[in-house]
Amino acid sequence: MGFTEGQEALVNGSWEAFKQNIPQYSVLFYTFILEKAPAAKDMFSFLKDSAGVPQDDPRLKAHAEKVFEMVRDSANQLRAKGEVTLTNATLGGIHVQKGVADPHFVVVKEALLKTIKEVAGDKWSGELGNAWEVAYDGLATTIKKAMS
Ligand code: HEM
Ligand code: ISQ
Repeated sequence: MGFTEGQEALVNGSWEAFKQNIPQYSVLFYTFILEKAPAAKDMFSFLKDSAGVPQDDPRLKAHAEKVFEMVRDSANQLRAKGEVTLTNATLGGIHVQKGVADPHFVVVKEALLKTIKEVAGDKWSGELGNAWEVAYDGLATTIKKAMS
């Protein structure tokens, strides 16, 4: 069975909750990434010159929001047509150029799922986490293809 309407609704609902507090959740997202992969700090132009994760950097917020927005869009695409296509043709090249490799995608996935757990609070469920995971995996597979 493909991505269901219920899964899409779970992702869309927690995306709305994420948007309610982007400053807090984007810092949390980067913090989870750097806990698992400290060296990733130097990959991001807006992280490499600061100690720790900057608490109020508009670039940081915009990038984190973009990633969550794309995973949300991936869920909508999976539900609508069963596959994920990229609208941004430069995305593969950017990630190759920054030195992104397969294990990084796992780190970002785990950080995203931990962030969603915080976002959802007592509304979190295994189904909710799974819906985000499937949407992320669909998007990550598409980006990795564009990288090869
Ligand atoms: C750049 C999305 C995975 C590291 C970008 C950009 C987008 C994007 C849209 C270019 C514009 C922007 O930053 O807003 C995504 C999505 C991912 C993903 C949707 C997973 C589904 C990763 C992974 C890494 C990574 C796994 C490595 C930890 C970077 C870096 C840049 C970048 C270093 C350049 C940022 C800068 O300007 O300094 N990504 N990305 N991305 N991505 Fe990703
Ligand atoms: C991956 N690519 C671009 C931006 C990002 C922001 C936060 C975490 C991962 C990211």
